[in-house]
Formats: sequence, structure tokens, C-alpha cells
Amino acid sequence: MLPCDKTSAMSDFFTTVPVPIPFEGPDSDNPLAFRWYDADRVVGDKTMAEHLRFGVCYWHSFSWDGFDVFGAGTLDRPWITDPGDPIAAAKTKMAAAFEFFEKLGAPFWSFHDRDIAPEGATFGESVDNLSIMVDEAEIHMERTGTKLLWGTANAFSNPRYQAGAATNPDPEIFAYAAAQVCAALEATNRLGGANYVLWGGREGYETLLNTDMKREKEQLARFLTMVIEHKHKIGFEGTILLEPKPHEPTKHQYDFDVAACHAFLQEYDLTAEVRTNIEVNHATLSGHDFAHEVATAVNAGIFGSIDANAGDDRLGWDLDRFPVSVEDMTLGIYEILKGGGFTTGGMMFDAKLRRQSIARDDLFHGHIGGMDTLARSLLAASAMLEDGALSDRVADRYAGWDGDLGRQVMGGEYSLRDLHDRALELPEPNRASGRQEELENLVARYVERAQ
Ligand code: XUL
Ligand code: CO
Repeated sequence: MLPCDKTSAMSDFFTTVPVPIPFEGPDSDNPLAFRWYDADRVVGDKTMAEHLRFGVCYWHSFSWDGFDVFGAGTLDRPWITDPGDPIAAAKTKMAAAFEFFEKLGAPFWSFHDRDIAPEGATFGESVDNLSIMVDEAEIHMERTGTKLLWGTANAFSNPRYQAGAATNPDPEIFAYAAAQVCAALEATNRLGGANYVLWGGREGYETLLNTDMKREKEQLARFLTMVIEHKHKIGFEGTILLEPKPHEPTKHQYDFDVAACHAFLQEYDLTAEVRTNIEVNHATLSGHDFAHEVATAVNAGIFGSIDANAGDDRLGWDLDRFPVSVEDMTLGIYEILKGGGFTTGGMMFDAKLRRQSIARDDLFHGHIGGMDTLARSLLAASAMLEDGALSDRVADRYAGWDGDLGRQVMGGEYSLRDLHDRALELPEPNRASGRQEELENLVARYVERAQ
């Protein structure tokens, strides 16, 4: 029997929404139905739900009221109540969150410690608050069947972290951050989290005039090593993920992109223990395509999970829009499938509504659109992979490397001088077309036909 008397009452914030959001297929005009996301539909070797492993984030969807740097909150969020009793307020918010997860039919959720539990006056009080809210989450998770994709610590909002957490010039702040991450990792473990994420919110710098970059990176490595040691000590079976982002809030963030994370992990011999959580909008900000970041991680063996969202090519900041472009997402998902798909990771909507989307049910429209976009992208990417449409062409392009010259060069059978002498004997090599436009048209056909 569920200990229902121990939890806040189930909430009723989304009364205009059917339970759960149904799948009605591409011809449906019902805005509160899925047109492409059919959880049990088998695509290749897995169901859509198993491929995509959708998660909803707590912070943008339940803790944010629409405030921005220019103005106050705009959104109708009755569950963000007066924190006269902070734990009661946190329980109301959590009831709203789980009502939403259940009605949407999202299998996973993710949180920062400070999203679900208020920070107390002392560290001890914060730990107690978190523990109360983890108990509460356990009850809701059992009741709804929602699982935890990942937990994390917010070590960037509080003023104490103005100069970073692990990379702070003051070891007392490093120590405080370590204490906070210890509690957040243990909370994630208690809730059976599939992963634990570290996004270096303020792990970077503004100016070299006051920064010892070499020292700060060594501190970051020490911090990460302590997290890994603790993961093993408490028996946490999830994956530790670094989330790259090139800038914002600091001008230079150390975990700039997947390649920078990989170099860092290699330098400190941590590649076997840590993978990456790639956010689409962060890829855009770093000047890369989403697909590039996924392919870099897959090639390096550090692909973990996705924060699914979208930026805007003309706005250079972290917009966190819901994904709407099947074409963009198809190329990213294609790389994920090529790499074998998710293991512990998933598609987590680190996405927020526009500030004018003030109605409660706008949260459903954002997620339904995102889930449909990714489901249709999965269909296109999977068909492309199954047909070998692109991979055959790529293999043809490199076919010479399977021939005598390619094998002998790679096998070390030629010196630079040998190749010089060989070239003296031979005519100018032939060139082949890269066929980019033809291949782009091919992808467009898969996107159009995906169904
Ligand atoms: C910030 C961001 C974070 C991380 C978790 O840009 O993406 O929400 O995903 O701390
Ligand atoms: Co993110």
C-alpha cells in the first residue's frame, strides 16, 4: 500500500488537459494529442519510448515564473506560492510537477537540489530540507511511475558562487560546493537516478587579470575525482555527465564544448568514468551543429545524454526554446543512432516557454511539440540508417583507404620520402565530387517521408 497520507494531496492544476495526452496520429487536429510520438511503436529494434527516454525538467517548467533580466514574472503559476512555509510551498510545487509528468506521459524527470527544496539558513537546514523533499519525491515517483533521468546541484545561483564553485579562488567555497554536491549525489542515488549531471555554471572566468586558469582547472579535476570516488563509495550506478557550454554566465567557460571536455577528461585520466550531457542550444552557442557535438562524443566514447532544446541563429544567448525543427533534430538523432543510441541517457527538455506563453496548458503545448518533433526525427533518422543511404555514400568516398595505398599508408609502410618519390612517378590524382547538395536533398526526402 502506498503511504499516501504522508504526501501532499495530489493536485489539480491542469484541469483542461486529458489524462494522459493521447496519441492520435498525423491527421489529428487536436492540439492536446500526439501526432508522432506513439510510445509503444517499434522503430528498428526498440519502441519510441525506449529510444527517446523523454524527461521533463523541474527548473524551467515549475520553478520559473517567467522573469527575465528586464522584468518580473508573467506566467500563471499558482503552485509557486508564498514561501511563508517553504516546505509546504515546495510540496505544492512538487505535486504540480508530478501531475504534469503523469498527464504528459513523460517517463523521466530531472531536478537541481534547489529546484525541489528551499535553501535553509545553514547548510544543515538545506540538507534537511532536501531530505524531506526526496522523501516526497519518492512517494510521487512510486505513485506515478515517473523515473529520475538525472539530478544535479545548483552551485551557481547563490552569491557565494559568484567566482565559481569548484574553480573558486577560495578553498572554503570549493569545500561548500563539495558538501552540496555530496548531498545532491546522495539524493539522486536515493531516487534511483540514471545519471548525475555537472554543469559548470560559473566554472570559468571573466578576466585573466584576476584569474589563475591553470590552478582553477586543477581544482576542477580534483572536484570531479572526488565526485567519482563518492559515486563508487555509495554504490551509485548511474553515469556521471559533464554538460558543455561555451559561455554564459561567465565569458569563458572551461567546459566549452565536447572536445574541450574530452581533452580535460583525458588530461586527468577520467574518460572511463565520465560522459557528456549535450545541450542543443549550447552546441549552437559554441559555433557547432548539434550533430557535430553528438558525433564528437560518440567518437570519443563519451556520449551520455541530451538536453533537448533549440536556440536561435540570430540571438547569441541561451534561449532554451522547445525544439520544432525536424530537419535539425534528424541529423543529431542520426548520429545518436549510429553510436548505438542511449544507454543511461535520454532526451531531457531543458526548454522553457516564451515569456508571453502565460497559460498553464502552454507547458503541454511546448512539450507535445518537442516530443512530436523528436519522434518524427527518430523516424527519419532510423530510416536513413536502416537504408544505409548516407553511410554507403560515406563509405564510397573513403573506399581508397581500404585499397592498397590506404592500407599501406596507415600501416606505416611508407615514409614521407617514399611518398615523395612515388609522386614523381604518377600523374595528378583524380578528384571526386563531395555531392553535398545531392546529400542534403536526400536527407530532405527522408524528413518529408518520415511517417
Ligand atoms: C544551463 C543549463 C542547466 C543544466 C543543469 O544552461 O543547461 O540547466 O542543464 O544545471
Ligand atoms: Co542543460
